[in-house]
Amino acid sequence: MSHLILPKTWQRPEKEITPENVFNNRRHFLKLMGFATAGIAGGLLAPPAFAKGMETKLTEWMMGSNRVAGLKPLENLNRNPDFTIRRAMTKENAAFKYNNFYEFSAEKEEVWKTVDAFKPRPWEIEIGGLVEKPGVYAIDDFIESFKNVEERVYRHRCVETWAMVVPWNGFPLSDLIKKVQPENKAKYIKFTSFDDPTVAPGQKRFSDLPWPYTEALTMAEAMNELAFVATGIYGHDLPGQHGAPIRLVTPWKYGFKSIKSIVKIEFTENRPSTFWNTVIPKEYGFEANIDPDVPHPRWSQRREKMIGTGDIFATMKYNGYGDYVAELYE
Ligand SMILES: Nc1nc2c(c(=O)[nH]1)N[C@H]1C(S)=C(S)[C@@H](COP(=O)(O)O)O[C@H]1N2
Ligand SMILES: [Mo]
Repeated sequence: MSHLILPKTWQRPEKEITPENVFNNRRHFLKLMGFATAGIAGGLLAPPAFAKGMETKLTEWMMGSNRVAGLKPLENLNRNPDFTIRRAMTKENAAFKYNNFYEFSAEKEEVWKTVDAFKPRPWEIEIGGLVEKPGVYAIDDFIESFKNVEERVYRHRCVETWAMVVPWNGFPLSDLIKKVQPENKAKYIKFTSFDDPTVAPGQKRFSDLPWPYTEALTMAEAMNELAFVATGIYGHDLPGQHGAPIRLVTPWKYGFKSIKSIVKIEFTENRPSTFWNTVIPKEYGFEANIDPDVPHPRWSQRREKMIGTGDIFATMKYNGYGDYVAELYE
């Protein structure tokens, strides 16, 4: 069967690689827009409701946000200024329509069309294994217990070389871990996705794969500031194709570590087996840290292609997050 196929279209000559610094970061862009808008006094370039909540409106306008999902916007985005990117944000409808979610389809452009039967509510999440406070929670009670929901703009890099920059809403994984109190002998945290072939056509079609999808991190990785639990994207709840109602985001690792639609979190002493690492261990290692110098057995990892625009960038070690995570691997 086919899996994680590299799109042929990504092969482009070296000279088209765009240095990251030619892109404006959001703040710079907003400054420019403020200038432009003042200059034309509310002309065509001005987005609606410019004065009030200017930054939110402008950001939404730039992203083409809240147009595709029809999901309730979050009341308070609580943007974390430590996590912004000097690279153009991916438009919401590009991210919305290009997904890896094998439970539904192996075709990235098809996933969003196949999630209608999947219902992320009601939903329960189980905490278990080597932990002081095991339990089963209704998802909204669980999410509400993390008061400090924040927004972080992160890079995302799929092992297949496509990439995006998206705003996630959620909370640090370390908050969750502190709350449930793993035992000292816990060395790993394991995540399990839902398993229901009646709503997920890929689970029926690829019935030979080791469902449910699973992933895991070492406890040190899980406690790192970057490891994030996302319950929203682009300022609203996660739509099905992005892993509703709750998913992991580990931006220094290839995207397959960022497991979607989690039903169970366990703490273990031994390294758990994980989905792609079980299917093809030579191609999808457990650690899966982003590294341009380590090619995938079937393709180079030196470059990446942004979904939505097709811009090509040089891949960065740890996806540019070395300041946060390099010490974990020394
Ligand atoms: N349960 C589950 N989680 C998953 C996957 C999957 O197939 N099933 N694909 C992974 C891969 S390979 C990537 S690149 C990201 C894609 O996330 P996105 O579709 O929200 O961009 O989800 C990851 N999480
Ligand atoms: Mo991926």
